[in-house]
Amino acid sequence: MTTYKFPKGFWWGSAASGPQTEGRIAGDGKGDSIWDYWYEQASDKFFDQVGPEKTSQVYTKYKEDIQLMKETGHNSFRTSIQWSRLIPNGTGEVNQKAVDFYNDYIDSLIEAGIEPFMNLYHFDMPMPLQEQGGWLNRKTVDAYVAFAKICFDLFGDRIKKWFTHNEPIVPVEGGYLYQFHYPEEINMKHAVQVGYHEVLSNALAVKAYHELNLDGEIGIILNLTPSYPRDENNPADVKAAAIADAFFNRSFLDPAVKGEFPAELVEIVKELDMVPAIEEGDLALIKENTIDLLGINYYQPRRIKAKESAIDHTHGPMPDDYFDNYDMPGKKMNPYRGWEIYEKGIYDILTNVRENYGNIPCYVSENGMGVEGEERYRNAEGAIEDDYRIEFVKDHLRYVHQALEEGSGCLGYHMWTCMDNWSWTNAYKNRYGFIGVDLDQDGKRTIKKSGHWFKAVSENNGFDD
Ligand code: BGP
Repeated sequence: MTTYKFPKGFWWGSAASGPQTEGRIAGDGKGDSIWDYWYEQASDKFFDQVGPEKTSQVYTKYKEDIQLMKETGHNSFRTSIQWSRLIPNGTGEVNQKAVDFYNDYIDSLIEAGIEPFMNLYHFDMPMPLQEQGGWLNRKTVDAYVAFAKICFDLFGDRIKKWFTHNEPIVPVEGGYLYQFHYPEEINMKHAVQVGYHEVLSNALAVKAYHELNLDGEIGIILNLTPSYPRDENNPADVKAAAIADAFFNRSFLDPAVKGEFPAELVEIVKELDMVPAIEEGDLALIKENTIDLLGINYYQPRRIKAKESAIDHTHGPMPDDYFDNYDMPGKKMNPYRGWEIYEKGIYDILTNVRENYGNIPCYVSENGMGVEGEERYRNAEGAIEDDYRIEFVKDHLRYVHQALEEGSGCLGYHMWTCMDNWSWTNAYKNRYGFIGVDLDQDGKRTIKKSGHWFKAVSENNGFDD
């Protein structure tokens, strides 16, 4: 038997987001985000036609939920402030009901001994700003920074861990390359501009936060999907994997931590004549305002081979012109989400951060396994026996532990997610939580076996295996 002990004060908890959990009730003053609008326009794109309105009703059930967080061993928890709740038009008037809600949510967490970590943007552009181009429009950057400052002013006395964005590459991919977020464009030039504005908004929010001297930290949360070449001894595969890494990981990791864009990416964007609109002073600003803390979301690796298939020119240049995805035989899959499970990936990311990014303080901000039809594992007492989730978490924690032993600055492990929540267009298809949510019983919560197991891990600051 081996004992896996984690450093004193390790963060045990989970992550969620405002748009995936809060829901909306009449008179709450929330404005529309792109999700509310898109669902209204095209509800058939959402699994079982479940939209963002109900989600897990955290807006009304948060006090009960916080008790359940305690019962599942949370010492910390991350969610996000919905921009469209706090500032319903994206700019201008602040919704007092939202201020009251977030104040009480935050205070209740602190009272329960759970440190709240707060993120500012989780894919949820207010619709009035999207109508003016969303992240394509530089004015959105100004609006976002104003929103961030309002959040720091309102909640910065109690929130000591802030995050500017969750997975900023996802709105780029989903909205402007691969059509899984609104506005469903396929336009690489736009994708580059959107990504650039997100990077700039991160630096400006970091700057604004540091100027306030609020005695806390600010960072960004990135999904650092490692790129593995099909054959490490094949230079063409290795090159293709490096390009995919530059597009999807280093595009945000390098500017956020080092203040600079990767040279490979800059070269490609120049070659394609897709350099974004950059104003004087921007690059110095990005250089000077780097993050304090890095959140790492890890679900799956990216397997890459040199481009073999014909380039599809239908929509102009695409990142995929430079590589092919490699369907590796024998890989372990989560069949419900269609994602490969490769536990060592978390170790490789932490080692990369240690070796190449100054071992910046970091933590695993999301990791998890979405499973469809978990109802079939419900026992006589009504709890879901999700042994597969316990195995999944253990298998990843062993690698986190190994990285720590080798000197990683990893400070904690947050599961995606606390209680089953709304997975964007997948809605409630795949369940991720430590706590089950029964949609047929008004969102009734029941702790799963993994939730009880996690409490023991948190209390013992580790586990035996
Ligand atoms: C991450 C997001 C989360 C969450 C999770 C699970 O990328 O930060 O918002 O949804 O993935 O993925 P999905 O919900 O698509 O199954």
